[in-house]
Amino acid sequence: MASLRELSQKEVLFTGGHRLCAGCPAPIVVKQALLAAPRAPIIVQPTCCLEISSAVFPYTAWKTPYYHNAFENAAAVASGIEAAVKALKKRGKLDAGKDYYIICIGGDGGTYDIGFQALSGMLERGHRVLYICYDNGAYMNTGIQRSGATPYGAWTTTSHVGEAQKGKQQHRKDLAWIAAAHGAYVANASLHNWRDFMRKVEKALNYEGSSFINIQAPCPRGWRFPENMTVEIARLGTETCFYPLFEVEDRGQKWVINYTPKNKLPITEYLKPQGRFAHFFQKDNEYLIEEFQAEVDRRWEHLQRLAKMSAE
Ligand SMILES: Cc1ncc(C[n+]2csc(CCOP(=O)(O)OP(=O)(O)O)c2C)c(N)n1
Repeated sequence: MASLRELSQKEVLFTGGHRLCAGCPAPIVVKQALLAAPRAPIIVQPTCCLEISSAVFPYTAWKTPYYHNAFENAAAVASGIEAAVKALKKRGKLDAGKDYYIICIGGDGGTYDIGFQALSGMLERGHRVLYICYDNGAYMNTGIQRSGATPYGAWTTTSHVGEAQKGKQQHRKDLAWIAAAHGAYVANASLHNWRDFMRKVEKALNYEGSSFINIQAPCPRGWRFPENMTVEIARLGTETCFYPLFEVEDRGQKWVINYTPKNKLPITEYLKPQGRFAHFFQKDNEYLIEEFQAEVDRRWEHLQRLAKMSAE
């Protein structure tokens, strides 16, 4: 991977002047991904905060080819672009020796739920596309509705906290696991560890097939924390093993943990600074913390077992 000095001299293909919120994780993710790309990739986007705030006609923050499409079909459109590049190369209309990189980037609503069918098709057919989900754990752009990625117990505007229920009643969908079952190159990343994420992007772009990277993207508005804590919350997500860093290769057979905390922090360290979990710390609600911690431990132990088995 390029050194920090080399990276600092590279042009960032995502400009300032976009309309994303202060402290928003999306431009951090985008800048890291674009800096890791060997040259300007073709960007494909479903509707999401990032799209709505960076590509408001007639303005754009993208200095790359850019394609906005419907919520449901980003991965299908990206698949079509990849097939078109292949066909044009075959007919001599594009340089056959040149690599064209395609990155599809969407929020968790457009990835875990609404665009899931298109994503599954893309991964199954093995199109050479990198799909990045910036995982802010809810439909933020339309006002913080729960998604398949929203964690257990979290408050959103459609998982209320009151007498009848205490936030979201289900645990989050394990999408990395599902993507890995398709045989794609899969990685979990977090924006506080830019080097790990950029290495994964570079690897994915050079992978002969589909890849999927899920990146933890804490949202100050939706998660209810001050704007200057975005990176710190991401770090806590990884230090508590709620959002571990790992990658899956060899058609789902090889699981590698990229970072193991020296002292795995209790989940309360991650929950406490976030207003969406404020009710966890109220009287008689300790069971929410216990249930959350038990699920984090279960998934982390499962991941460790998979990594151990792969290494044997
Ligand atoms: C089929 C369809 N349903 C709903 C919408 C309205 N909509 C636009 S963006 C959005 C939320 C996107 O959420 P997510 O994908 O998680 O990205 P985020 O906004 O959180 O970055 C919704 C519901 C739409 N554009 N199309």
